[in-house]
Amino acid sequence: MIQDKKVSFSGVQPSGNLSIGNYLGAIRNFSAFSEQYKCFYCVVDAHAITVRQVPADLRRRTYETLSLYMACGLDPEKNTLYVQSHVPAHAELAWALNCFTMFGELSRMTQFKDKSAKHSDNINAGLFTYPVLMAADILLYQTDVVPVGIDQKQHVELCRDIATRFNNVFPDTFTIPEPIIPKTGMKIMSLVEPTKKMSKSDENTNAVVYILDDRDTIIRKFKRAVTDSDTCVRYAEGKDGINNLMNIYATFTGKTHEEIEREFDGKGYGEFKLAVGEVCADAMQPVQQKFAAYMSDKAYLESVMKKGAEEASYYARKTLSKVHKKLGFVSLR
Ligand code: ATP
Ligand code: LTN
Repeated sequence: MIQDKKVSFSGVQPSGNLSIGNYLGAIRNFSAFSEQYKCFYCVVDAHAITVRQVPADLRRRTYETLSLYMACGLDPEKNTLYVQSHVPAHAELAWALNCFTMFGELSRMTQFKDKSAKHSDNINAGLFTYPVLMAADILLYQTDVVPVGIDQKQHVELCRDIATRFNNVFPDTFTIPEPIIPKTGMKIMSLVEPTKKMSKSDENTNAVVYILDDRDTIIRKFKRAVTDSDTCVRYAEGKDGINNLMNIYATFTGKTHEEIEREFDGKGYGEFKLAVGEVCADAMQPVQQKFAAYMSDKAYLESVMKKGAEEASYYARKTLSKVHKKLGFVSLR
């Protein structure tokens, strides 16, 4: 609790151009918490360096991710928006939590297995301990809820296990957080390989619809999306491509699968794909306009970062001092 409010925390890596998966699975849902919760939304640049980044790109994407938070409706007056590396307490708490996390637990993380297979030339210790830094992000703010896509559920569960283990040794240190996973949009799949998650760092740009893609590109990508040889729009096992497009359409429009099946009864895949492209492009247009306005004012973005880092540091320091004291570190005052 902070100021009698429950706390919401989430983060997005500035590791690529943000996709509609990031939007539908995470960012779009963040603003729902703004009134009732004390919200911290972080651009997790320290997480992004677990895979190699071009420094200039990482810097630009950090500004872009913050702009997108605001373009998606997060008001910096109502939410603490900040950059992870500006609050060193994240790295400091991560060290302490590393000493409460087991090698076996980290070895079971599916994101680690996927990313180490993908970057087999750079299986670094940071990639392995990535979930511990994520646990530190969450626990520093005594977080109650963590809105994320379903791929992050395992990491939030590990965070709960780490916090519980710490609390068993040192009672009443951390709040145990709950993941909040949206009913629709929890896992948007690749348009080229619909059994794989749509990932902003996918090398095949046709597999991913970016929030900033222009209207024609969005419609073209949906038109080319991999489907099957059936012709009628229905949700069924084995129809991964169509199921994914139906989920995307459902998440943008709020319609159920049955309503979508009725809407496209007797119509072919071509017409359906065009409709999905159009609702997506319509939804992205206002976000893109606001994004462009924020990106043109770097001084404003930096003022938001600075204010966010100051606010976040205040709460983060409180938890970190409590942890250091409990662990037996000498404090100098
Ligand atoms: P990367 O490709 O660099 O691993 P990513 O696209 O998986 O990145 P993250 O920055 O790791 O994105 O995720 C930010 C948020 O977006 C998380 O809450 C994550 O669960 C959510 N998310 C990412 N991809 C999807 C997706 N395809 N569907 C739904 N939610 C998603
Ligand atoms: N691990 C997440 C990004 C992330 C995060 C967090 C999400 C880092 N710290 C804290 C929620 C809470 C990812 O890869 N999508």
